[in-house]
Amino acid sequence: MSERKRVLLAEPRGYCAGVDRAVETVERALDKHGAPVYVRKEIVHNRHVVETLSERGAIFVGETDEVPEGALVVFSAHGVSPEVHRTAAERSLKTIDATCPLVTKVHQEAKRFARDDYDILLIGHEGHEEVEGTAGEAPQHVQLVDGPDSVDNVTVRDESKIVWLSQTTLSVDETMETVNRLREKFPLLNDPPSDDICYATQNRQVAVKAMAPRCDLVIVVGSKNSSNSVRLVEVALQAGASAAHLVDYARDIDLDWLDGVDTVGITSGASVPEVLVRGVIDLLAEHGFDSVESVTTANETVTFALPRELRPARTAR
Ligand code: 0K2
Ligand code: SF4
Repeated sequence: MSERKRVLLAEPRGYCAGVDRAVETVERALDKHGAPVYVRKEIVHNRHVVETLSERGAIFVGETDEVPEGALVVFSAHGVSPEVHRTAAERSLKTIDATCPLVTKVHQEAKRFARDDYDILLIGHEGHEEVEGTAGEAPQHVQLVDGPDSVDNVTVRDESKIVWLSQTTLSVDETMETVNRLREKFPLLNDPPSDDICYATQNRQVAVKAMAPRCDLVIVVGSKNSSNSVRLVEVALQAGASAAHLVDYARDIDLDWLDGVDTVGITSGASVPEVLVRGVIDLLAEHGFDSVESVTTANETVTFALPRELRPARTAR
């Protein structure tokens, strides 16, 4: 066994406060109401989480029209547009909203700027659920800007009354590139009142950036439809990792990736349970990577209360 083979483990990684809350929301709803509990879209973008909750009796649907009249449906962490709330009410569905409070904050910003008649340039990925939900708050005012190259196509009504907002799970560096391009075109562009890219997305990118230059290979645990996980692969490569791959499970690791590799970095997206990272660490240990060192860049303490419907009733005093 080589003395040099080692694993670096990025910290923070894995579950953020919004994901923890959303997954627990479905678990508690199952405990309280029994199966089935319907969930609109994947509660978070992780295959293992969705499969595990399905086994417990959650039924994942694409739209609320697939939920039987009057049944209980949970809205995912990524948020929904007012239109989704309306259609659910029309079908008399009981709803629990697991939208992350930090996504709700961006919805509030969109509503406020739309009320003040701004043009809102929403930086995000076309077709992503979060962007659909945020844009749905003010469809007449929101224009999607999907990366720096789409800036050329942006036109606005009044160059002195525009603001940019963003999806919460983007690459910080790429978003700044998009904003710089927008500002070159529209010098009076306003910034959001606070960071839209959330603390968890930022912290995971900072940690992988610190780790990547020392790595021959970075393994990011996460699902392919998880925006923040995919961004970690890109950030690792940009920060100097020789190679970086996204895997759902340890079994997805191609052992050829380990050829000639001394240092493997591991991180995971905000929707990834730690048990999956453990699986990767164990597999690497079987192949001689049995020394593990953490690379810590922040200590997270954020937590969010469960949705109102699932909080314990207050006892009268
Ligand atoms: O990174 P994504 O927005 O695709 O979503 P997940 O992988 O589910 O991560 C949790 C973030 C949810 C909302 O911000
Ligand atoms: Fe909330 Fe950020 Fe987690 Fe998304 S990634 S659920 S915005 S804390």
